[in-house]
Amino acid sequence: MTGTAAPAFADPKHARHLLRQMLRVRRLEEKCVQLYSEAKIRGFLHVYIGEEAVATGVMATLQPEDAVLATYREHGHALLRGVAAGAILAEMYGHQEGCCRGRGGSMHLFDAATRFYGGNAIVAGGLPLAVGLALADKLAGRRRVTACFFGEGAVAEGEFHESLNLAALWQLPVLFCCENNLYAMGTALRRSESQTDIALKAAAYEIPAWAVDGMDVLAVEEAARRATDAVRAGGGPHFLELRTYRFRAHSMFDPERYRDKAEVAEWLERDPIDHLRSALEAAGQLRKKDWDAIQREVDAEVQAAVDFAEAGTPEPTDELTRFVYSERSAP
Ligand SMILES: Cc1ncc(C[n+]2csc(CCOP(=O)(O)OP(=O)(O)O)c2C)c(N)n1
Ligand SMILES: [Mg+2]
Repeated sequence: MTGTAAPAFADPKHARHLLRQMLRVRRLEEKCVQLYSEAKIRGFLHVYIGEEAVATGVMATLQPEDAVLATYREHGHALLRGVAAGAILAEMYGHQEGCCRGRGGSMHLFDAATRFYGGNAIVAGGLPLAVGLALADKLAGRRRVTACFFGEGAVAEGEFHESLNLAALWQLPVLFCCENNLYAMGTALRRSESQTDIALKAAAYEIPAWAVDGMDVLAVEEAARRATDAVRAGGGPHFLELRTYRFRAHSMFDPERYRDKAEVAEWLERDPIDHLRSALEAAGQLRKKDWDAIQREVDAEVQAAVDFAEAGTPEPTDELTRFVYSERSAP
């Protein structure tokens, strides 16, 4: 290595960990796409490919006692939160071994043990839930953070404004994470909003808000840590607008006629995984054998998850109405 090497990472081990986390999400979802094409997974499927730096960077700053909510594009969030890849895939297969016994599917992953509150298919539906969870924490005097991920499409919903208003008014411990990938299905942000600077909308509710390069996992983590620390210290809600891009179609049923191939190609150049990997390699902090090992381990995890899901048992339809009412007796 010569003296012209790229800048070194202060904590290369942690940077390699983040790289691995992003790759886990990427490889799991590439497998989902393949399984979907083979009709092993049915229903809707929305992948997060291209946006991995967002959930990875934010999630790295959360504690086990915190809560997380996400949208229907939430496989990566669930995985990073600690839900096993096997339980996620089995859920998509409709198998009992899934995190919701196969009753939720791709859009409704949920896991009480890791305080992962979905998996919300309704655009902006997670925001009022996040505000409720944070209100409960505030009333109980618990120092926990509720991180709520949602797309920029949520900004057009009344729930977004009601939730931000109450969170600010009551100074609730919520971290709002807007995954601004510029499109809500086929509608470009500039075609639906008069003000496209989303952080400004949050600032209008007196919520500290800033925009972050959502393709740079270290930038996301740094911003999220600042925000999470402030929320946990009693600083009220904070808001991050994470500027990102989905590399794939909205869902598996989207012919993608609303955006230019050239635009997609431009964003592909900013792939968050390639970006971090090359920077680490250039700094001499990721050897080929390290990268090979990361890939091998991640591929093995995904393969084990597929085997687990395949070996599962379909949730029987004759029990369909079970759990409509809670089986737990009231305290
Ligand atoms: C209340 C509501 N309206 C409409 C829909 C249909 N719908 C599903 S996804 C989507 C676009 C949401 O885009 P965005 O919030 O930017 O998230 P992204 O898919 O880009 O991650 C819409 C309109 C819905 N699920 N819920
Ligand atoms: Mg969007």
